Parts: sequence; structure tokens; C-alpha cells
Amino acid sequence: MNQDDSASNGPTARASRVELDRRRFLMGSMGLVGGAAAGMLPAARAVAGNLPPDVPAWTRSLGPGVLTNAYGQPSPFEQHVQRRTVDWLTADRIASISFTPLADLKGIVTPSGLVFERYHAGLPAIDPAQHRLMIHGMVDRPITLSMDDLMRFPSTSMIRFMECPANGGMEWRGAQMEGVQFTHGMLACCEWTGVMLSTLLEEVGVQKDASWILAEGADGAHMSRSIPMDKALDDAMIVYAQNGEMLRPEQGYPVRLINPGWEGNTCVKWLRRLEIGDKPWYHREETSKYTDLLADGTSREFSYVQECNSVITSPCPEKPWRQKGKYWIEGLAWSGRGRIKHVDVSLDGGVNWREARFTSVVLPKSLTRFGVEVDWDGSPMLLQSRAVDETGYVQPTYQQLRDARGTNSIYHKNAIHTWQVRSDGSVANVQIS
Ligand SMILES: Nc1nc2c(c(=O)[nH]1)N[C@H]1C(S)=C(S)[C@@H](COP(=O)(O)O)O[C@H]1N2
Ligand SMILES: [Mo]
Repeated sequence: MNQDDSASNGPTARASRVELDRRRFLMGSMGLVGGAAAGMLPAARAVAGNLPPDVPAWTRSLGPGVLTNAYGQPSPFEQHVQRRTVDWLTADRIASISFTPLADLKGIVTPSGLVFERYHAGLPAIDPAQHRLMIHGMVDRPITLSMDDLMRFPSTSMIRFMECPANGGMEWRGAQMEGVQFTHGMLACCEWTGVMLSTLLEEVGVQKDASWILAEGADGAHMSRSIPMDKALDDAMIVYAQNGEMLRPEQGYPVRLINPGWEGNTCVKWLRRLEIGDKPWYHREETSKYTDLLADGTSREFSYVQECNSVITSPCPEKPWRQKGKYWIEGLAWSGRGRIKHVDVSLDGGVNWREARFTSVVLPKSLTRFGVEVDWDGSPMLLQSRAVDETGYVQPTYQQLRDARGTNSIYHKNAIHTWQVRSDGSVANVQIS
């Protein structure tokens, strides 16, 4: 129920418009005219609404048949649920970012078509038949794999989140983005399917002193990162599928690296090359970018892990409340170090906390959904969530984060987020320390 719906005659007026459109459609498609059409649809029925006790129009007719959409799409009524970008953030859309519409998503798996996109050189159009993954360097048996070759290795699937470390980076110096899509939407969680990197490393025979791997993409940026051997042997995956189908082009088709729980930047898309070595390469994305300038002027480098974080996705600026009464406050929590252990929610800016309930499976390095029920009396609130992961790490306040890291950073902002709910139910992005 929203304000529009409570306005007098709103739904009835809309329903009869739908009915009129349908009559025109039926008359057109069946070649009926005048009296014959009126006979098909008795006048009393035609002006009645689609709401109970009336039988809706869609129940009184046959719909289009199978294969109307050979590849299915969401309902046309869900067209507002889209990735969005913020044009002032980047000089063009070729090296840019689009954001996941977190406010409209349910559960923990992000639909493939809504996963945020981050491109450094636009979207390459790769023909999988002409794509190869080369593994070379400090190995006994260098190989060049076609996609068919890759499919012959044992396959694994896991649900893991993927987050750009710049997520929320625009908020280090204060709140400025209006909407959870923009404050936290460089975040997604998919079922990823592929081959464990450790399996491929066994195949090529890694030499004794090898300790680093360079992963390089086939896009015009040749985007590349140095990955420590420990991660490669732990849970890194060479992924070719996402949510049950082959990777979307936006996500790295036909093959990408996924380093669960680590900076999205390390998850090199359109993967063409893995070079095994004994030291990091210090390429652009691990020097000029994706390092964290601290207050004393030094930089943290190789800050790979996405630390424990959470955000309330309803209410939020995109999902205001319209009236007093009972509501389900819900959100997402995640940690690059493992499972979420505990989430608390505060209605008063962190003075009092209540424990949230998990409403999804709780998987390691995955989004976890939580919620609490409230009975809202219309008073303003400062809504916060605070997550704790299985290592005992507690999501920090802004004050704690700035004390530890200064204010020069862009990346790895995981502070407790605050939504101000006003008495009219509208929601604003604010920061309290
Ligand atoms: N080859 C290549 N890999 C890439 C990128 C890129 O531009 N080129 N962007 C990186 C960054 S910064 C992030 S956050 C993730 C985003 O993955 P997504 O676009 O599938 O959401 O991919 C990473 N892998
Ligand atoms: Mo990123």
C-alpha cells in the first residue's frame, strides 16, 4: 500500500484503463467490430476492475503461448530494476562502473543481468572459440588451454560475493550518494562454476620457488593483478559459469578469475594469461590504484581482503515507508574472511542494539540476509546495522575507521552505515561517527 493507492479511485481508474486497452486488443486481433465485440465482453464486465471480488482481465482470457520469450525476461512491471551509473564519477562509460540495484533484490543471489559492471577498457566481444588461457612462467609444463580443454577438468560451484574495494569510496569524506544502489551497489553474489586454480597449477607443475601469479585480462586494458600462491592454492577459481549459465559478457565471458572474499579488482575478467613467478609484478592496479594512502603518508599495498560489512536495504532512500505500523527491516551482511556470525540493528544511531535474524543460508564469503521486525510510530530514526564475522571482527564505526586509516583513502570503506528515517517515512543518507 502506498500513498497513490490510498488516493480515491486510483486503482479502479487504472484497472478500467487496462480493461479498455484489452478490449481494443481483442477487437483488433480477432477482427471483431461494433456489436460483435460488445457481445464478447458484456458491458458490466468490461468496466469492472481487476481487484476482488471481480475476476481480473488476465484470468478471463488466454495468454501468449510458450516461447513468446525463448530467453525469459523479468515482468515488464519490473523494468525500474536496473543497473545504474553515476555519470560524474568517471570521464566516460568505457572506464566506468554501474551499480547493482540492491534495494530491489531478494535473497542472496544477484541475478546475472543486475550484477554491477566495472570496466577499465570497455566490454571486449570475445569469441570463445578463439580465446585461450595460457599458463606459463615458473612451471614444468606450460599450457595453452582452449575453452573445450578447460571444460575437461573437474568442475566446482560455490556461492560467493564479489565486491569492488571502491564500494562506498565516495563516502570517505562524508555522505553524498542518495540510494543504497550507489552507496553499496558495487557488490554482487553469484554461484560461480569453474575449475579450482589449484587443479590447473597441479597440471602445469609449479616450480619450488614460485610464490606469485600474475593474472591478465584480454580487454584493451590488459588489466592485471599479482596474486599470492597461497590464495591460488586455497580457494581461487577459474570460472566459466555464473548462476547456472555461461558467464555474462559483462562478468568476463568466457572465463575469469574469482578470488573469493578478495577485492573484486583481483577477479580478472576475460582471463587470457596466468604467469607464475617468485615476486609481485607491481602493475598499475596494485600501485597507482588499489593501494590505501594512510594518514602518515605511507600506503597499504596488497590489501586484498574485503572486511566484514553490512547495510540495510529496506528501508533506504529508494524504499521509503508510507505509513505507521509494522515493517520488516532487512539488509545484507558479508565478510571476506568467512561466515557472518551476528548482525545487530539500531534504530537510534547506535545507542541501543537488537539482534537481527538471519533469513538466508549463512555461507562463507557470501552475502547473508538479515532482518528485524519493527512497529513504527512515525518518530524519526537513525537506522544502522553492525555485522560481526566468524573471526570476531566487528564492523567499525566511521570514527574507528578514520582513526585507523585517516581520511585519504578511497578503498575498503566498511563503516557502519546510517539511514535517517524522517517522520514522513522518507530516508536520507547521513553519517554519524
Ligand atoms: N580484465 C579485466 N578484469 C577486471 C576488470 C577490468 O576492467 N578488466 N575490472 C575489475 C574490477 S575493478 C572489479 S571490481 C571487478 C568487477 O567485476 P564485475 O564487472 O563482474 O562486477 O572486475 C575486475 N576484473
Ligand atoms: Mo573494482
